Amino acid sequence: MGYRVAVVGATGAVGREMLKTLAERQFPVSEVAALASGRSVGQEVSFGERSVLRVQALDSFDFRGWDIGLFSPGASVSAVHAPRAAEAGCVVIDNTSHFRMEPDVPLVVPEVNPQALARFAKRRIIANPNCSTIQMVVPLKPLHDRFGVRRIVAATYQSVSGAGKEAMDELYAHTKAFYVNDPVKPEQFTKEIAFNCIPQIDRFMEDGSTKEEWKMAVETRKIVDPDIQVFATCVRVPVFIGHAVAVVAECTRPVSVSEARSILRDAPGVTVVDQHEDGGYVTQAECVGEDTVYVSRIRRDPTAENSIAFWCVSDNLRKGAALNAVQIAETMVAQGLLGKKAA
Ligand code: 11C
Repeated sequence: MGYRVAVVGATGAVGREMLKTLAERQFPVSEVAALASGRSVGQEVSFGERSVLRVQALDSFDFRGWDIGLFSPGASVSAVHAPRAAEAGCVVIDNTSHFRMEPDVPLVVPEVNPQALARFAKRRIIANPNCSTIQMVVPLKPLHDRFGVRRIVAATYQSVSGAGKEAMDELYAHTKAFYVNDPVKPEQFTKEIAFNCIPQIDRFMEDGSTKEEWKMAVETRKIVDPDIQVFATCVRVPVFIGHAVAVVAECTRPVSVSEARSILRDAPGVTVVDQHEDGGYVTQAECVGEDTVYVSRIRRDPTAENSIAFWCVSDNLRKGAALNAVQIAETMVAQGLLGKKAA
């Protein structure tokens, strides 16, 4: 017994991680389909250590009889195929930005707002938040519950894998070109990415923010509390996998750093590594392949009343995408929202 799970965008960085995560966490599957469009059809992808799946065409795939669709293609592909899958009876967990802000689509981080899943039935689509939002709200929620967070100033340091496999290839190519003194031509990014930081992720909006910065604000409000103000600056850094976010949170109630540290130590999905000594914190290179959100550098901001600052890092392909999607499916199974098919 188990669920029939279709992974859409199966050849992409997140799609592959979804297949790996399903296998590693022994999600109860009876059958898994790997789907993609265009030239990926016919390719092989791994599911666990022993199985290989041949990629099938998304366009002609019949979702009737499939229980769960884990979607991570482009947003325009999800816009067409996620409703098609949902109408066929499949529950869609969509990693793209397309449905996130629709009022009747739950936007869920299981450690933070699992209760929102109860509202899935109308659309049968659940949205997975943006990776930098996910890793910020996991530690933020327990602090908000205790101290009442009202305003956040955040700066992100986001790896190139957030922009997909071609972007990872571009970091590699630009780095190689740097050493042999070849000219570089940015294609996936607006500027050279090797040995550089680019303060633009996604397109510019009218107010001078980028869409990634806007997402961090509106998604945090939808997931945690509609009254929290967020001001973010999102930066692409020459790191392959793993995002970091430096957060300053102003609260309505007095903050105790030792209490905050102890709250975070007990928080689900959080690992505190915070020694005030050389190297007593976690960096992106150390979080690759890990499921947790590491929190370090917890301290007061002496320039603002009732405020607390921290640094968090997480594997953006796992907790920021594939793992969060699989955890949503696991939570729905635990809440009895997907019927009883687990062994
Ligand atoms: C990045 N956070 O690092 C983006 C990727 O809304 O799901 C994820 C975009 C999204 O480029």
